[in-house]
Amino acid sequence: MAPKATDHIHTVCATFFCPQVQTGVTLLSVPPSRHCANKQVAALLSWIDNNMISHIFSPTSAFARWLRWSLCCFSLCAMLPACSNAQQVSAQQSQAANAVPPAAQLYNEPAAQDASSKRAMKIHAVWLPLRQRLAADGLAGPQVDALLATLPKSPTQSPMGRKIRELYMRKFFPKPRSTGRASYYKGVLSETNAKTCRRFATENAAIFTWAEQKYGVPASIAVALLFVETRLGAVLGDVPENAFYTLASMAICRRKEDIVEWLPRLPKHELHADWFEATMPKRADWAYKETYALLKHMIHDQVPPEHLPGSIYGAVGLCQFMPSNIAVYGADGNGDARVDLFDLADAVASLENYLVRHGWRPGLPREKQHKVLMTYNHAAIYANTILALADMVEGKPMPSDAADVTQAHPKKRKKHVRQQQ
Ligand SMILES: [Ca+2]
Repeated sequence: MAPKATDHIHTVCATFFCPQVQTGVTLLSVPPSRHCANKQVAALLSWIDNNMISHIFSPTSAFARWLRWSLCCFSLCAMLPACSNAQQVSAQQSQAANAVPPAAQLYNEPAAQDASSKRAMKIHAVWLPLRQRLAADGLAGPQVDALLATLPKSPTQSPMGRKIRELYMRKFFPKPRSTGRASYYKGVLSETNAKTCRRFATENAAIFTWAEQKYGVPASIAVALLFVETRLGAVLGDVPENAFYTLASMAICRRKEDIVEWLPRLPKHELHADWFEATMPKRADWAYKETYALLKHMIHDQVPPEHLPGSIYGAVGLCQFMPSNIAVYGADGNGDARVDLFDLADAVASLENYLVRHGWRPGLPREKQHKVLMTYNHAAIYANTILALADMVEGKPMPSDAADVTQAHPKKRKKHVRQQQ
């Protein structure tokens, strides 16, 4: 701890006004760090003490008076820089006190916990069964309550309704398979996009180079994947709801009555009540597991829900991870001991870590690269597009068969990244 200016003043006054030099010597008999302005004064008075000068000379002698004055001046000289230092420390402490607290403190400060407790009282009734289930699975407390209290009064029916409609139509009204399927996503393979990716990789060369050295995934692959997933971070949310609200809503939509807004879009739904009864709880349970994982991520990595725009089924970040993948494959690329997939360094490190954990190695043959990319999103068109765009980023020409790019934008594809819903 830095010495306080008042300590120096006390030392000087005690040394100067004491009736006898021995009082000053006595002061110096305690550890110098507490009472002395600097080590020189401490050493000098210690020497006086050790050599019994105060016993040899009378306290009222001219030598004693000279010695007191000398010590006073010496201490004052030592005090001035210390005062300056104390002012600097005080200024720094004041600045720190006025600074906006980091997210970690918002989650940990007692005041914030008190606020969390109050917010817990405002959890809307519809979310209480979810809160109870989370608690039964060991996830409870003021932080969880505070996050649950951010959820609106009613769940959104959209994610479960959209998923059920997709499954329902595929089950009861399947479309004939089209011939001549496209090999690449529409609108991705172009020289303009390749140039954009190249520029992005150059502007963030430190991140991509570091990640390539660590994981062995070329920057061209990483930047192409980020472009396909989120247009390099330009398209982070498919829906207005944040990922937490999306997944929590899906987790509590377990019955046909929970998606009444979507039933008119499901022809003859009244004939298939058994199908709804069998299908919806499975999807809700999947969403519950993702909700659980997302809550743990938000608490562990201090990510507030408003910082989590998500895909239609709750994938988050520049690299679009489902929450359950964050704890397993998420990596800290910027060294702040957190995983924030909206941070480029963390997103690049995480996606490359994912690919490596699924078999990516330097020099991997093209067909095996394709296989690894399909673990990220189980669609051949996805892997085709990333590999072709990566080639173009490296300066190779557009594939000759890229003219028939008739598929929808990848952000509108029905099945999203890496994990079955
Ligand atoms: Ca980080």
